[in-house]
Amino acid sequence: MRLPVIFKLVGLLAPLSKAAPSALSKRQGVKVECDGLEFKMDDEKAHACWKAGYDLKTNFYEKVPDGKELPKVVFEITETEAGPDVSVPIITRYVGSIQLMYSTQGFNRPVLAVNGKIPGPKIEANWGDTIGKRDIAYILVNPDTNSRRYSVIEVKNSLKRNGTSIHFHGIRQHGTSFMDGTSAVTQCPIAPGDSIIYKWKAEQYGTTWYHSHYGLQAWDGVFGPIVIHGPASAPYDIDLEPVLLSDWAHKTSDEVFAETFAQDGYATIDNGLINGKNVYGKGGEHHQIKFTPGMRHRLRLINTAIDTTYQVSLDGHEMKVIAADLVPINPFPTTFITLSSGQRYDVIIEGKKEAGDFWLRAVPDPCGSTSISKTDANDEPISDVAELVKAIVYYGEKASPPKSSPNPPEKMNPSCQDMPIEKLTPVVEMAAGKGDLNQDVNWSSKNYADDNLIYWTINDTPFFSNWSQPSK
Ligand SMILES: [Cu+2]
Repeated sequence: MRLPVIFKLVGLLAPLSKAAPSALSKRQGVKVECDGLEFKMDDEKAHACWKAGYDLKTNFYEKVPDGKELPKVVFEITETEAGPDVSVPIITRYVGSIQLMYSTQGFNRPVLAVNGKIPGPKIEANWGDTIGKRDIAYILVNPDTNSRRYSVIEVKNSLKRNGTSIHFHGIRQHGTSFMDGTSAVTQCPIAPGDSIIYKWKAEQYGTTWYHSHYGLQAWDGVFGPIVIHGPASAPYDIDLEPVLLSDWAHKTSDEVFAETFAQDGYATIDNGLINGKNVYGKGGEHHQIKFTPGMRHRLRLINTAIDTTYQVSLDGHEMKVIAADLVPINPFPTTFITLSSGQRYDVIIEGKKEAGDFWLRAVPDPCGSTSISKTDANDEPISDVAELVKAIVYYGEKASPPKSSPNPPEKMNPSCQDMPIEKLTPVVEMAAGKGDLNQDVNWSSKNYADDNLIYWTINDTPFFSNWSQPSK
């Protein structure tokens, strides 16, 4: 799907996203070119095309189309508060004027949000586009670029006490490594009250996410999806909104971190969320995803959790995996897919012929270090982990509580292994090449006696970040 609206920012630019017709989410009828031939997106071969000279077989490490320069957007990072579990998308931006849809049951907690939303606004572009729009702050970062046509995302830190930064997960940042958004590595944190301008070109395509790269802010709510449209390794009809999986504590991440120090072992995370929603006790609601009978749906799955590995499946449906992280792969079928923290998979799910309601399940790791607490709507224990973190996929006019059962358990992956490596074959195969330097390093962990912390070390040295002296 190519966007005629050059940049759609859900939420922040409400009039723009409202103006975008729903047909935008369908690939049919969109004309694409492949080596000078014109296809319609409903042609069976058209999914692999993009524009003359650029298609699924293009090695995007070597060449990238010239896309558009997208208008400037502002991400404002704010402190606010939200209750179970979590309904954050409806809270207003400022503490003191918070609207909560459900009874709070004592679980209101401080959260951090991008433009008042968790997950934050979607960054959406076409392959080759440049994200954002340049202004004076960018000139300070890169004085040798003097075209006025560059683009930016401006991140404004409206936190009272803490720095922040926004990292664009998995983006190559070819020639723009200082736009990576990693505090203490490529930049100093953005001080309270300050702003920074990020600008980069979408040289890859597919699904990824952005998040704060300062302390544990990402898991207090500073994260959101990135969708870069491009060719695909299998045809589909409907491009659904990204599905972000997270784990969610009823305390702040810093409180959970402090608890982890104080005890022997990891803290419990209270719940898991799908696009910022789940039920907890008698509060909350399930996220809903509308399917159309007989259509092929592209689902963009992103695991944004601090620690939880999720195994995702849709009751009664099979999926076809078409991309791993930002790499198109040769499609393979499966009934479940395992995502560890930070991983993304794009899958296509063929809709059934007739209407119905089905659970999309994100089964929290049976093998990870945190555990999601297990209670149902009556605060009774839930023994079946497949019932904990769910969303509703519905075909009709509106969703009803599904009565569907999980896919056969023998097809699940009890040990949280990654998807089988032999199935993850990229469409464009590349040899890694020979390195110039061979060196053995000793990678391990060390428990220093003075602070109860486990440090991960390389050659016995942990990494200590220095915020005021990022590496260059
Ligand atoms: Cu990341």
